[in-house]
Amino acid sequence: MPMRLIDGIIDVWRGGLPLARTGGFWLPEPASADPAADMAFRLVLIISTILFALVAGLTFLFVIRYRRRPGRAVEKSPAHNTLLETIWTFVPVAIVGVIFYTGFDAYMRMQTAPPGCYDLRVSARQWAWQFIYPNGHVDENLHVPAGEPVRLTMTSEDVIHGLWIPALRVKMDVVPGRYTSVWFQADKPGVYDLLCTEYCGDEHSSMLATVEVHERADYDAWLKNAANFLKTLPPVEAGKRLFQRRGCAQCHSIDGTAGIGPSMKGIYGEPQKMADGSSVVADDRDDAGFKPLFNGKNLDGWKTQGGKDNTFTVKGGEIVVSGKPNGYFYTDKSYKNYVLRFDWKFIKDGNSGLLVHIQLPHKVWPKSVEVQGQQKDHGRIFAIGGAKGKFTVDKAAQKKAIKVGDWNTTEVTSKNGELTSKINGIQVSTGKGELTEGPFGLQSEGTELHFKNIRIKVLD
Ligand code: HEC
Ligand SMILES: [Cu+2]
Repeated sequence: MPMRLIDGIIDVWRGGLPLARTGGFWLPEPASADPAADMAFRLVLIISTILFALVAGLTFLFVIRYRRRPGRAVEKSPAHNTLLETIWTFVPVAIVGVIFYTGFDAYMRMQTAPPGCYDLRVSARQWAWQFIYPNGHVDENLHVPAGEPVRLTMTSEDVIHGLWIPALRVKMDVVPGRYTSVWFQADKPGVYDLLCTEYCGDEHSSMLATVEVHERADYDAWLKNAANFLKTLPPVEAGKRLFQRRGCAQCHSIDGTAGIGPSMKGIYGEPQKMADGSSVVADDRDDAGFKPLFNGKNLDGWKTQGGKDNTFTVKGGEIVVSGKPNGYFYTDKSYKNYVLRFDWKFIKDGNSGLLVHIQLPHKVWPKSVEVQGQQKDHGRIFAIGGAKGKFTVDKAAQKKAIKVGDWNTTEVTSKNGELTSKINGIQVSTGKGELTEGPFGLQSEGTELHFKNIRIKVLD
């Protein structure tokens, strides 16, 4: 144990701890031309060192020189010495005055941000930093332009944290429900450490970030590119970055390890139970820009074309189609380029389907593109077909994607005659067809089908 303690101390001395990555025993090289605090720090350090040496040295000397020795009587010490007392009063007052002036001057410079600062926002939370840039980009590291004053306006989402950038001589508490701010000017491009200095829970010691100082032109390029990473990187890379940047990785692992939150391993594409008992497939579905096509109450906005015994009923927010054969309901408007999404389920396997761009009257429907499930030749497979189209259907993928007796989400994207369809996030078909603008419809041919959440995003 004592050996480990000594090792630890040596480690800190050598700069072995993350805290001392760029520092060691001494303050790290300053990254700014005029670190206001350094002068004050050095002055205090020098004066303290001299005084310490003086006091300790004289103590040591006097202990030896004036030690009690046999045959020597104790001399009387003087009660008063005006000159000595004047010196030991005014010299320390002068020293303290100089320290005060230097410190106060540095403090005022640190407190008062110059006009025209480049403003960034900082949000701290257990246990990650988020730096928010003027264009809305959020990053887990701080990037700043060199040679310009930068001001950070900071707040915390949970407990008190402390922002510390040793190389920039900046340290400030980050407090929930309040804004604090610091400013600095980094003159030397490079990479510096940023730490949390307020004990904030389990992972406090890993609440680290870097400060990257770029030349202005590089900075602008970095910011533009960083803000665009969702568009420029492949989705897997971009997602990984987003997960890191938003601090999700602090609580969620991707390899199954239990953390503060559940691991993300294996949940993609799988249904997840909600608090109200319903379940939702965890996928990349984003309903922004979608309009409902079905109001959940009646078939307003739809037309029906019944087969002999077809019924279309609306019950509990669902459209239930049953009977046989060849019953359709279709939109009363036509669409050309769009993304269509809807949830559906089979109660029993059967012959039923979705028609996209149906050509009315129904006779010419082979011109249409179809997603269907047929008892005979497809089993429970929903295929995209259509006599004149060239569609590639991945039947194995469909078989894997579709669940009987449970809700499925189908997404059909139609753009300039090209069609892609996905079921439960799995791509099942692609192709080109002779598509013209037209309504689309949903069809039942003999099995009970339920539809809900029918929604559309019209593309330009
Ligand atoms: C401070 C810790 C923490 C952070 C940071 C965090 N989460 Fe969570 N997350 C949790 C906890 C705890 C749960 C479980 C909540 C529950 O079951 O009620 C959870 C649940 C989830 C779930 C549901 C998982 C499931 O299997 O049902 C998702 C999805 C999720 N978080 C995504 C994210 C994303 C994305 C981020 C980053 C933007 C994030 N979380 C950041 C703690 C965190
Ligand atoms: Cu912290």
